Amino acid sequence: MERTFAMIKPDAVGKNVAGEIIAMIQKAGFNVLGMKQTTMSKKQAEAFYEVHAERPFYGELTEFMSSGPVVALALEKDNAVVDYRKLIGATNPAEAEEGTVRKLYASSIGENAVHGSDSVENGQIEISFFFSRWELEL
Ligand code: DAT
Ligand code: MG
Repeated sequence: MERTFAMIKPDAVGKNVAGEIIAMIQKAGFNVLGMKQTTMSKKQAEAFYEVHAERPFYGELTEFMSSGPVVALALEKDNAVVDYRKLIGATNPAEAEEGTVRKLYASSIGENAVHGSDSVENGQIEISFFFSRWELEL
């Protein structure tokens, strides 16, 4: 079994569709190992997205990600990283396939409803950003 990290972003939590998105994740066969709603500080959002620090949208991104509650999820499934990226669709909802989470719930490339890890290694780093070993019963 492989793990990945998912997050429901402030736009989707604010629209009260977190439950619908979690249902899509579970129906797609992911096991929820850990789940928590929390609000990131600007500093926490900056640390989480540190790889994007040099990108022009870093300020906007970290402002948005700290603007309200998020739901963080540690997920497990065979091929979890790739399968979750397929489920959420392209970063830009205008390019996301029909039936994907971002096609259904994202409003723009910046406010795009969900986060997903891009590799197994980053998934582990991101899970440990939000969840302790204790919480995940390791
Ligand atoms: P993804 O979230 O699909 O992995 P990414 O890692 O390239 O996409 O970017 C991280 C987040 O940054 C993305 O979910 C939304 C924001 N973002 C990316 N490109 C952007 C852009 N051109 N303008 C504004 N925000 C952007
Ligand atoms: Mg990414």
